[in-house]
Amino acid sequence: MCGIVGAIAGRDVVPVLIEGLKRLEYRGYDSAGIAVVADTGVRRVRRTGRVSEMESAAAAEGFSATLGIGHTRWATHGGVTEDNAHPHISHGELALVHNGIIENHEAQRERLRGLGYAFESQTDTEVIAHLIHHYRAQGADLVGALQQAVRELHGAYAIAVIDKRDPGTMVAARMGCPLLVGLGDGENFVASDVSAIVSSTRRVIFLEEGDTAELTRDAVRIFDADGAPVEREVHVSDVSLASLELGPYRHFMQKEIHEQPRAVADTIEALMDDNAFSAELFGKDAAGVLEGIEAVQILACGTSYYAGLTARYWIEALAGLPCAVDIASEYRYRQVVANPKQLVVTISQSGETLDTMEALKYAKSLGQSRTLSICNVPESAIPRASRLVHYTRAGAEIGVASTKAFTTQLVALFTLAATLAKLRGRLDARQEDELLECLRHLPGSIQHALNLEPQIVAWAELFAPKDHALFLGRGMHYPIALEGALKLKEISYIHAEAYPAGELKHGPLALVDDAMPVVVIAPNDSLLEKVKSNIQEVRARGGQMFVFADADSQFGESEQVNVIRTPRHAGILSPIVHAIPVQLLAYHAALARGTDVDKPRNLAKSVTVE
Ligand code: HGA
Repeated sequence: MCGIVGAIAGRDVVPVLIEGLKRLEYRGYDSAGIAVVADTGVRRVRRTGRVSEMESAAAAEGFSATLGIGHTRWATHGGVTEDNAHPHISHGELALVHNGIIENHEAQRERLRGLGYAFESQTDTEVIAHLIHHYRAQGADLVGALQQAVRELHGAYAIAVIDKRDPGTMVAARMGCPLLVGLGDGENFVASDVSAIVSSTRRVIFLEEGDTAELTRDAVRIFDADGAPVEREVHVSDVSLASLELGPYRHFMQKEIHEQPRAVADTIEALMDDNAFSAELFGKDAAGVLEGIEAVQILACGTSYYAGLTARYWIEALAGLPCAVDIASEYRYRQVVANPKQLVVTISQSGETLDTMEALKYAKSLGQSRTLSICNVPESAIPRASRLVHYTRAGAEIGVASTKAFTTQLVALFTLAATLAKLRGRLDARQEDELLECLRHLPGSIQHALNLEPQIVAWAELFAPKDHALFLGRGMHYPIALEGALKLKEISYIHAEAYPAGELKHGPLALVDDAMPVVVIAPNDSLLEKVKSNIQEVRARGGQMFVFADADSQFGESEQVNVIRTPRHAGILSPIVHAIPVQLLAYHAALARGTDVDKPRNLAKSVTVE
């Protein structure tokens, strides 16, 4: 979604802003802009479309300055137009960029109109620029005017502001949307995501809810929600530049699919070092939090929700605990029956997903204080709002369609299930060794699945001209069918649906004909014979099947039944191995259809709005 970068330095900051915005492109956006304070006053350039188009326009106009802000916008209020793109300017003096949604923007708009302010956009954002300008006109300094203004805003925001009357200052504020300050040498930065400034500095301060900040070249002052000066911890980011670059790959999605053996190995490293499932893997006081839990409630969105659905099978089978899995945006508006002895697990790659964050807040407001976050981004909002955290170590995920974040989430959730089983006395030493052994083999099995790529490319060519596809799975592979259908929809725009294979004859079988490819996930588990029967039902109706069957499952090919043999059955971790071929199928189908794989239309990476 939207991205912010800002810089104050002794050098020209325009290249810093442009590079920062390019690094934020992966989040998904529809327009981009920068504003700088130059000798001639505030200058601004905005364009719909790609950052590179805005960059050419800025170059053509000879932009150069030592203070500036930039933004990639994913429209929420007002269409995708140049007038609605950020930065927004008040009275030719003050420029502002904003991530989030101002819920009381209509009331503020009316009030500001009454004060003589004219509006040039349909955005909710423009009211913030005029409000700060208004308080400056009343005599406040820039940070004071920002503090007065944000007190009147309802909703979520990360904001950066510059003003031509203060050419040595930039101010910023956050509430509900992430924002960090980057500390350089004689220069300082703000950004919504560390990747935007990582080539200038790795020393960062994550602003807390309600914080405001004032940056000059040589100093940073931070104030809490009451306006009192505060010290915040300085972190050194370990995001690597290599993880933000494409290397030999054609797309980030392809790179990230191939990074999965490494990402999974990194995620299980601490577990393998200890050679035991232990509560400490989830935080220092985890034993106390996990002791005596009676149930597990998982909250997540999109791909993370499917990771949760898979985990339910593990948590129930291994730990013997009832497990409910809810879509966060539904849970937060439902009158749920709370259980304080329930462990509430949120799953979010970015740790910023707004619906998941709000569902967590709602769960806590009901007295459910045992909270655990599974997340890929350290220090992000959701882990900070949770008592326990388990970080996946997938590294930066740039492709909008999640791949390595999904498989590492599954590994983290499996680790949770096994740990709960052990704490509840349901895992003896031999069983624990067996599960650890399964995990140890997992990176190798994933690599074997990746080696199927050439065969999957051939299938993808057959999918490319299709309009629809069905995905079938059973048991713990049903969520993998859901994930396969989602991946195909997201990046190739082929309409796809997933069903538990046994459900087919209760309705979706009516859709089956020779134009509808049916993907079947058929591991060599206790449900294999049932899946084979379901395949016969499709075959009898002329359906074309594309079956991913484990090498040891004796699956016969025929005219209508195409089979790719996945590695030997990976036991309880089989869903993780079967996630790989469905990712590759979606990727290559999208490639064959010529879509923008890393930036699928209408989608954004971190969904930070409702
Ligand atoms: N509401 C603002 C910013 C939107 C946003 O943060 N998207 O991720 C707008 O529509 O311009």
